[in-house]
Amino acid sequence: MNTAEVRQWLRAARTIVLLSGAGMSAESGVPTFRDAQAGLWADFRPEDLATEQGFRADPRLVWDWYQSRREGVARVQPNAGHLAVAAFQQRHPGRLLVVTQNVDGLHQRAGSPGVLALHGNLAQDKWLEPPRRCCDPARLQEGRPPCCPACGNQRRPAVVWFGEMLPEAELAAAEAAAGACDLMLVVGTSGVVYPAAGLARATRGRVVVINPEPSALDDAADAVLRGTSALLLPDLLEE
Ligand code: BV8
Repeated sequence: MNTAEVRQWLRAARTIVLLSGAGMSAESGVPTFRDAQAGLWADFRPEDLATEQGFRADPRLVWDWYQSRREGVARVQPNAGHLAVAAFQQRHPGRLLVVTQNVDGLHQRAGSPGVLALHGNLAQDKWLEPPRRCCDPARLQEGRPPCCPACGNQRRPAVVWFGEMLPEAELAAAEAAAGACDLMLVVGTSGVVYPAAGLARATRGRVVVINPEPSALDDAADAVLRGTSALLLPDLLEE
């Protein structure tokens, strides 16, 4: 299967879902999730840091990990892949929906409308415990993490940790779109994290995987394009 045949499928597809993972942002300079724990956190697994119990066990370590990822994302720009997707959506309103596992906000910054962010948003925080009357995000006690000066409730990143439910509305919309689309592009994901990866197995449409390496979703694909998103997507989405 080559790009020309996949481009045919794209041209014929009335509704397209693009399911993206960390590889979509790799060419922007954002380390993929597997690499995100380089440096100080090298001896921790992301699955341990990105959990509530990991945070409760060492709030400062996990908070600092997210701060360093936020600083990294703030320094980068959407890449040619993000921009090609947003330009396609501009030319073909309502035809392509982005469902992302990424929390870096780069699809949104590239101009993609209506992005379904299944795993939340790295740039936002929320309360660790259900907020009490005293908990006011505008009145925080500085710290790593910040907290409520009255009751000590801590702030945490507004991302979905392992073991946490995905936002219901986004997941339901993603499942409905996957079930109805003619074509799903699965871009830059190892395909090991569920339920997001399950969307590629629950779609009505053809599945095209775009990844320089083998992934756990290759077996669900009608076509696998071995390449990077910033190189392949502009070519694929030019029509
Ligand atoms: C859930 C936000 C229901 C945080 C993320 C035991 C107990 C509880 C749950 C489970 C369990 N066992 C399994 C589960 C389910 C679990 C899961 O799937 N675990 C995995 C590890 C087996 N899922 C969950 O917990 C989910 N919730 O199930 O709730 C529930 C509740 C309670 C009890 C039971 C069930 C929540 C999952 C969400 C976790 N949060 N992110 C944060 O970012 O810190 S997931 C995080 O990891 C990312 O968001 C992303 O989704 C995932 C990493 O995956 P990828 O995006 O694929 O990135 P990765 O680095 O792996 O791969 C990059 C790919 O890009 C590679 O293939 C590479 O080749 C490619 N690439 C590289 N460069 C390029 C490229 N591709 C294209 N171009 C390039 N240039």
